[in-house]
Amino acid sequence: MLLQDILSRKLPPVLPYNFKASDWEAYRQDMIRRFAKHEYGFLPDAPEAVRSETVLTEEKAWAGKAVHSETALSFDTPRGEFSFPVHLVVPYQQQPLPLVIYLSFTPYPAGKYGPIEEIIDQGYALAVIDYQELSKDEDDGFTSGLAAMYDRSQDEGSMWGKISMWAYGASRVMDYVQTLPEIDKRRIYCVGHSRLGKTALWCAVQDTRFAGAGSNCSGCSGVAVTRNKKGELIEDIVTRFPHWFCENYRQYAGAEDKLPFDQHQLVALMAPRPFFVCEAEDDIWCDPESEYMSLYLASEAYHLLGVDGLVGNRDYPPVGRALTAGKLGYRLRGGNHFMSRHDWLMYLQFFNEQAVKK
Ligand code: GTR
Repeated sequence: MLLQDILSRKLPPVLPYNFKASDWEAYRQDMIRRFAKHEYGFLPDAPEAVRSETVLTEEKAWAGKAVHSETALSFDTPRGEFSFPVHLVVPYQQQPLPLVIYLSFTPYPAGKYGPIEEIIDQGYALAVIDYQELSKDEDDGFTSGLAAMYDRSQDEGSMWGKISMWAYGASRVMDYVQTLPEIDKRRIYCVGHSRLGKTALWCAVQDTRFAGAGSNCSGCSGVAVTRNKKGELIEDIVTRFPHWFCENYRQYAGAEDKLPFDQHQLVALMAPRPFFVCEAEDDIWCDPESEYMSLYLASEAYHLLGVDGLVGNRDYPPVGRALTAGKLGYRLRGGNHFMSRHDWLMYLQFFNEQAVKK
């Protein structure tokens, strides 16, 4: 069933013909530049240093189970210092602890998508970034937050859009947590939902300090294969959210076939690291089948590197069956576009299993 669907979409291959594993990293960097140029826009280099100032510490938070702190992170940009807050919740458990850097729609601790207590109960520390502290989620001519700190007057269509800015922020949190002894540096993951699921993937692809990532209901311009997908298409997304992308991406509205890649090739760039996708049955706008196809095809890169990608067959998996045996995992649940507690537990369980297998 899947095979016919794949063939009818005329997708670009994950790997060039006769490709050797020894060329993987060079190819990966090349592909990252291609995705930056045509879709998300190029990120600036990492700053020389990220400074931190803890402005609040709450001992015995979450029923006494964790320390919560708020820290202002700052770094230099072409237009002076930029600063944004990050909230860290570290459970009183044996350290160092694995950490999820969570791109959040809301400030800590509000928000229906972030079940903080369940997360720390699983033995994870959590870093929460309120994404709009990095730059507003608006088509504001790139005048807010981080966007305003860089000159765009020379933009020829490939300067960073907001997804790249949010990804850049998550990497700055990654810089900061490298200094914390309570965190296990080999087990830091990035997770986000929807537009922030797109961001989590793009961030972790570029920043290999992330041991893995989870992308929840990311759909169009996220995990889902773009060519012939159902629901949201490039035209829809660049009309409603032009600011998420670089300007070049707009030329592919209604012209998906001209894209010099497809999203399964982005997922492949995670190889050989673990990557998990949760989707929802009613999330037609995202198109769960096109996400499954993406993982299925991206597995070729994992095989090249000697590990299993998605361990599943050519039929789309039914609701509730979690495919977790390989480094690419997928689970479709009932319900709609949402990041549920159950989704969170799936991500954490998958990351645990993958860490044991290492
Ligand atoms: C939808 C959008 C999707 C998805 C989602 C979100 O309206 O079309 O691409 O990212 O929003 O971020 O909430």
